[in-house]
Amino acid sequence: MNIQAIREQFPILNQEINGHPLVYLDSAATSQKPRSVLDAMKRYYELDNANVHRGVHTLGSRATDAYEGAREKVAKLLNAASTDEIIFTRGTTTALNLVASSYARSACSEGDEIVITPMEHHSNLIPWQQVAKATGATLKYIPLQPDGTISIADVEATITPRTKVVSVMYVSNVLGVINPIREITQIAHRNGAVMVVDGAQSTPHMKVDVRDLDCDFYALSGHKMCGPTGIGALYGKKSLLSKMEPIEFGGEMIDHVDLYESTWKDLPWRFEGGTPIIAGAVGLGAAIDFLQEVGLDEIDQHEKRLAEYAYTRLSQLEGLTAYGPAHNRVGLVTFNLEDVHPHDVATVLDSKGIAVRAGHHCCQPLMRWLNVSATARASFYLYNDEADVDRLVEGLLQTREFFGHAIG
Ligand code: 7TS
Repeated sequence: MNIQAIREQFPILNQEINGHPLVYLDSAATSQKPRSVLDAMKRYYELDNANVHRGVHTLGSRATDAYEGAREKVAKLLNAASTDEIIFTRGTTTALNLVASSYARSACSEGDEIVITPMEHHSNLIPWQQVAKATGATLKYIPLQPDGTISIADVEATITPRTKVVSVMYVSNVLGVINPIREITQIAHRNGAVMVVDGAQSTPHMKVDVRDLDCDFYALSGHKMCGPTGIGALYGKKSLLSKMEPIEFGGEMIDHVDLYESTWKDLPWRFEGGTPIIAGAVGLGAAIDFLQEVGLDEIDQHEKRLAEYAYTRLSQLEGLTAYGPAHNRVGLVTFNLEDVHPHDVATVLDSKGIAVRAGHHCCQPLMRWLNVSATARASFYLYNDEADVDRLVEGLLQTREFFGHAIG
């Protein structure tokens, strides 16, 4: 991978922040967008814009082709069996809420179990809390190992024949761990439960094959994978989606409407009430083309190397604690500097042009498990390289010095 050539395709990276060349290390929050994505959206609005699935006119059919073409790209990216299995949503949060509200609320009742983990992002935790409250089901957690990984023995011990839904993140946005989704899915299925995967942090960084994983639902966000904000997708097995009720009603999703009764369109449109996020889907389609041109296996390998380098260099810093396992991690490192609040770390780094995130990363239960209130996080993508990690290390040394002097 030629990182310099890739970087040049991201106009935003070519600027100075606070007098320093920007080092963007916050891609787990949202990735930057290449010129091809920006151009595709601009071209769509300049040449093809119309509403979809209704116009007899030429622009209407161009817009429909662009929107449905993007669905095909998502289906191919995930190796879904059909475009009927891809529902466009606003992002991962909306996709997971759709499964919780439409599937789980009717599948669960008193005495049933929903199984998740303490490392989940709030958007894969609160929807299940709400389902448990509404149905009387019990929310259960697969415990974590001391390094933040999940053991299969614990999965076996937590999932039971009463479990109706298991929902786990593929990749943690805090610990960087890659969870054994295929094995967890097998255990869920053996017990008659459906398997939901939060793919917000996996889809941007590695090849995903939903049929190989055999999961029942898979959620993703476009904005974390070089696409625009406001678009994401839910993959669901057709056998399940076809039995689910829509949760949003109105235009676009209906077949026949009478004064007192209505019927729904076929899959996937019955879950897409209202004018859809057309330009967003076009942007996501362009992002998928971009990622596949670079190569998802290449991106995966590049980031794993970078993560290993970053984890090793950061761990060597005196007074720095890095969280999560040392190996088999994706391109992010979450850490704390002794005696310096992570918000202060992020502020000093920003003054050097380095963007990292500080806070609880929408994972408050995981913060409690780590016994911290917040952390700093540097997250990498295909446009980062070792020099960015070196700038981060240099920035952290300056942070320590600054606060050492300030305190001392
Ligand atoms: N699941 C995971 C694992 C995530 O990392 C995020 C966002 C979401 C779900 C929610 O995605 P959304 O697109 O619907 O908002 N994670 C982060 C983060 O780590 N920092 O900012 C957002």
